[in-house]
Amino acid sequence: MNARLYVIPASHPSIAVELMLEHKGIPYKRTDLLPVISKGVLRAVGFPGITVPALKAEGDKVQGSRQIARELERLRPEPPLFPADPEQRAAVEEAERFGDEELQHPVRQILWWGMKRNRAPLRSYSEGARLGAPIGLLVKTAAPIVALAARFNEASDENARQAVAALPAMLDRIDAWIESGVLNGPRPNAADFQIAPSLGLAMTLDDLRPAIENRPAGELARRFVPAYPGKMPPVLPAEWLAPLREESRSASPQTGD
Ligand SMILES: N[C@@H](CCC(=O)N[C@@H](CS)C(=O)NCC(=O)O)C(=O)O
Repeated sequence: MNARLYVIPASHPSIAVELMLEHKGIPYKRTDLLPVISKGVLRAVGFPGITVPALKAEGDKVQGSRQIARELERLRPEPPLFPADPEQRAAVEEAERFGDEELQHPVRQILWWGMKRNRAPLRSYSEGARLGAPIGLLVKTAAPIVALAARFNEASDENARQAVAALPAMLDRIDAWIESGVLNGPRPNAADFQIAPSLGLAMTLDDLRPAIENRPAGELARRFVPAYPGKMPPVLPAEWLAPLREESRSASPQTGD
């Protein structure tokens, strides 16, 4: 099969699709794009939309991690990305939808908000990427890209604060899906591949990792993305993090009295 995947390095839905391609055993070539610049490149190579992941396979062009999951399932049904049992499939599809529509974007907004405050970590998120110029140079000249990406993703103070506040409930939901076997079961599914990279990206932020790593959601991320690229030192205001600190205390195993 002739497959090429267009990604932005460390983009969580892009990593979701890479995991799916690996699961299916489909060899592929990867084109790494810079955020913002990616939009023009995708249009130039014939995609109708402006977001990664974008896949060209067997002459078809598909964008969107959930749409790509279905295209991969059509092109190579085995091993499947969805359970055969209709009820189980509906549960996996709901978790996958949540991952795409509810979890992905807040994590993206928090990251770009942090990047506006401190661009230095950008380099760690681009480690190993082939972007057509030395990473150091790209990072030095990235201020306009970061500003535009933050604006495009509406990473305002208010939205980023709300995104952090929304995390505890989302983590509880993910843990419940793990508990009921919808996620992190013996057979990886499309929802595992969708959700684990968002958790992995969130865990690259020193501010967020403690609230995730010791709970089932953290285990899910470690299983599927043990070495997520990137590391952002503490950057979020302490008052935004208070609800998450509560969460990490209740999720951690109790020690002492
Ligand atoms: N929900 C979509 C989201 C796609 C999306 O927004 N991708 C981001 C990267 S994570 C993008 O292409 N942003 C354009 C940019 O940063 O310039 C999916 O799962 O495919």
